[in-house]
Amino acid sequence: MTGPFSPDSAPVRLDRDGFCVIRNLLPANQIDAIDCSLDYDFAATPYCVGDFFGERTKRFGRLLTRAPATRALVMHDAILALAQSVLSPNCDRIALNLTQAVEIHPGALAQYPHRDHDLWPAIKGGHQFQVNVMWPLSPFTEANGATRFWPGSHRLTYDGDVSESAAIAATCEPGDALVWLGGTLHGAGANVSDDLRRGIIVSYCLGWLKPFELQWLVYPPEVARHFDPDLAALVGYAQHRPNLGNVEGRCPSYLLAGKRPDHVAAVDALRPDQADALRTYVQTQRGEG
Ligand SMILES: O=C(O)CCC(=O)C(=O)O
Ligand SMILES: [Fe+2]
Repeated sequence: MTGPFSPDSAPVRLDRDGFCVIRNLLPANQIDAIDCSLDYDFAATPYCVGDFFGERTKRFGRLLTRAPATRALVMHDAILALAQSVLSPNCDRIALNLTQAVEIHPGALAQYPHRDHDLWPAIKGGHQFQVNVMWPLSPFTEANGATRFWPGSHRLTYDGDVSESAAIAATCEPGDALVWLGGTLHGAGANVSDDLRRGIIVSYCLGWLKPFELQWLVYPPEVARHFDPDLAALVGYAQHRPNLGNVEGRCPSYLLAGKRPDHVAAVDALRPDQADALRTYVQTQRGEG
């Protein structure tokens, strides 16, 4: 990722370090409004269970329903373009992997340093699987548990320092976006302050992967039919050519139209290069070649 980008641009920093903070992508008051709209959900949600999520933290998903204004985060033009630039070379379309609100309470321990792409037990190294974005809802400081990163750890050949002292806390403010690759070693910091640290994670992945949060279950057709078509496609109401992610051999977007016929023809969804190759094969058999 060089060429058209300046050395301090987000794509260059993401490629070099495995993470970057992009400042002032949205007005702070827009983020504050989303933050306030989640107060009830944070209060009503019990603490997480388990050593990965962390016992002094709260998390919940399904944010596009709980706080529809999060659409502006999920569909942010610059973020989508960045995610696509990383992922599109290795998929037909990208997909929404999860939305998750995270609240780190005072006393929370540092999260286990991890690579998010280890969700998928595939051989890694050829390309990235995932691009994640943290939208801070409160200022992220070293004291309240700002996400920590090991710069360069997204590289296959990384054999650098993975000690605690090599981590960098990505301090940032509401309105900023903290972006990292699925291959980057990271984790929430310990919250040694008296304040809550709140944020929203929006994660994008290669469109052929099983998402962390099953998007088409959290946004069933009766919900997704109220989304714009591009958002509906991102949450799974679109096939990944060739023919992956269908319902009855059809693009699942037909479920959004309301009627659901019992019998429909299965229709190929092929990339143009695949359609051309198959047409040639069929025409040869018909003697049309
Ligand atoms: O809350 C954070 O700072 C990071 C959370 C995280 O990395 C995760 O849950 O996978
Ligand atoms: Fe993570």
